Amino acid sequence: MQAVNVTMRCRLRRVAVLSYAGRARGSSRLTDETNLTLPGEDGYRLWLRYACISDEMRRARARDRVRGLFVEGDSPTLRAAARELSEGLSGLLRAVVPVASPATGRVLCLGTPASSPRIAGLGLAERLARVGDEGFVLCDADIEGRKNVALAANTDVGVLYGAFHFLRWLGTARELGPLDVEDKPRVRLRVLDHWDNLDGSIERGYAGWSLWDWHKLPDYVAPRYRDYARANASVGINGVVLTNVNADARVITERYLLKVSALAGVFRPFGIRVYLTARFNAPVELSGLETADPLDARVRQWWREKVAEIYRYVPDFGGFLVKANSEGQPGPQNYGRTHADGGNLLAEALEPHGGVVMWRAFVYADENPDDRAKQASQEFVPLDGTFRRNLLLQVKNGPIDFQPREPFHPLFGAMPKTPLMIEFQLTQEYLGFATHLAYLGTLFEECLTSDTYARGAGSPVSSVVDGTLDGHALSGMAAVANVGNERNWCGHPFAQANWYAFGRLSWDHALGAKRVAEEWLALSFCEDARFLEPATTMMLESRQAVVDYMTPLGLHHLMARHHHYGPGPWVEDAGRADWNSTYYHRADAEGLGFDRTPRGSNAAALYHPPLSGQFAHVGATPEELLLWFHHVPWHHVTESGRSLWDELCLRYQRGVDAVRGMQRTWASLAPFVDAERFEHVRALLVIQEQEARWWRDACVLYFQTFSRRPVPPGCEPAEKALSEYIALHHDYVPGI
Ligand code: BDP
Repeated sequence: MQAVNVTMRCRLRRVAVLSYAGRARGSSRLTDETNLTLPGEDGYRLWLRYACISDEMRRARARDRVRGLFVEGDSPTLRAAARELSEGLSGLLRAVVPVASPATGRVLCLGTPASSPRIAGLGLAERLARVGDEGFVLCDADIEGRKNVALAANTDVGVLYGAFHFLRWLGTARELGPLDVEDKPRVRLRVLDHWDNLDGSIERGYAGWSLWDWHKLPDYVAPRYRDYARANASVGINGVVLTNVNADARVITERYLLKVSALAGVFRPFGIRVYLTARFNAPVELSGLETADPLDARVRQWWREKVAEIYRYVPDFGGFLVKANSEGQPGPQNYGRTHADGGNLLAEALEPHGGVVMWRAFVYADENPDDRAKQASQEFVPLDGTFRRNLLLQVKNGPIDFQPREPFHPLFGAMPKTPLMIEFQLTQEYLGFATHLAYLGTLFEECLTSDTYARGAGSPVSSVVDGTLDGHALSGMAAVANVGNERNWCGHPFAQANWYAFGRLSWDHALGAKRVAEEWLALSFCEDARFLEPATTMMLESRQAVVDYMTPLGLHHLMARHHHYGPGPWVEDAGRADWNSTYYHRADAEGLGFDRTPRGSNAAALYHPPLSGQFAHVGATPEELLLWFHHVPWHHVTESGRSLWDELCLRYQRGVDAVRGMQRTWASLAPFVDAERFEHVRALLVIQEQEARWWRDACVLYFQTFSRRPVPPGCEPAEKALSEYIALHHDYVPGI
């Protein structure tokens, strides 16, 4: 971090104006707007910076709200809550907030009815009954005859969540009016899935190596684990899958369980349970059994014993996440059994201990000639009602694979007897890695608010996921983590927003992407409205920009092969049909797009009416999904009145222009951002603009070989020939 005294900073600022302004685009530069009076930040502290409230009036009012802290009860979780409050308040208020008696007034009193006679005496029983195990009540209260603030919960972790809520409120609320909050999560399991390998690499990780230092664990427990847990708890995440879905059986051996146990010990006070990925044929790989057949008595016994062993190391172990019979992973079908047989085997072993199975629905096979978008539905819908009660089916948000835009997965609303857990991807495998600014809150919101029509209008994906549509008590949201050991955790300073947004929306999907973006910006940068408004707009528009310059109008899976870095619409030799871009875009002399109507694969029929009918008709399909559902002639007239070809080219251009707009917005925000993070984001936006042009040029030139039409005015000409784009090869791309 930078540390310069004030005089020095002022001098530096002038020097910056004189000598750095106007350097060539792309080089490191400071402009006359660069703010060198703010101390540089490296992003380590995420949204938990607790920077001093800059508006003095607001700070004075905040100080007046809380002059002391009073904690009744003692547990690691309550201690964590008290420590967070004390650190947070001293930062936000720039004042030490001491332990004080409620008799002095304006004291934040925290505890549970069990730990605190004062909380118990507040008559909050009815309200507490409503907030359940993890919720809290935060309100102004008369305690010992004085005006104080009560933070009450049924459990210590509820108190911790309330503490984070209080700090967020102080840090972001424009008005610090009366406090009267009852809050609880809408979803039970709020889980980050790490795709981390035991060798320290991360599948599709773009922010360094794994946080888990398996080599030094359990003897060396890095302090960073605690900060990771704080960050998760601050947004309500209560589960962490430590290992890659492409699983290594060794993680459930004694050697690793000791290490897992050490991590679980750090996470426990923060309400976080640890989960592991189970390799389905572990009985064969680890113990030499002849089979991993889920119906074999020896196999069932093996898993019962293994699970009991895991619980000896981790008494609050959450359970298993399983990828089976998918992309080469072993599974029950290797033994002629179904996914239900496989999932139930593990669920049965976990049930006595209170653990769950998260069984992934991400299955497809290129031996199956049918549309990949249909295969999970074909596989799982017939199994509805046959899974054990402690199993959730984990379903990706869309039917293909974490693309910049997909329709919601048709399994949502199609399996009423099974709890469906949604899975998003925070790591930007298909959205520009950690170099592109793409706020995914809007993607989550778009999917969660989509109406499935499963029980008629008003059956959004969120109601399937939170269990309210079909009355499931077990519910969950998961996201593939974007965290690595880079100093700022996520690589791109703005990628932290996706971790934040996932947590907040898994706690309460009704919060909406905009509010969450504003919160994150205020906590991570500054609360000044002159910063917040343009920066929020930039974030809210950023994901559409990626859609436009990568896969507009419903195109999908055009990324380069294997590493998925950059465009590869020409990929057609991937070994498996369904790993080829040509499989998805189906460009020909007539037009472009995958026909999923009854004339084609009829994937549209997997949706409930009226969606099935809408998706089957070009005119009724939202234009954003046009080429997902239809093979459309090049001359087709789109909503703008332009032909499909012209519209396609101009969407690519629009994406590039949007990134340039982001560059301008960011440049205008320099006075509000410390120079270190300002420069980091600025430089990444330069890369993003270059890569957006790369995408536009490569795709427009490639599709032009089919359309044979001129590029319309308004779309900039390509910089290179198509053959040059095709010839580009990248070795050492991160994430593989
Ligand atoms: C794909 C990734 C692959 C993952 C797979 C999955 O490319 O690395 O293993 O998803 O979700 O998108 O299992």
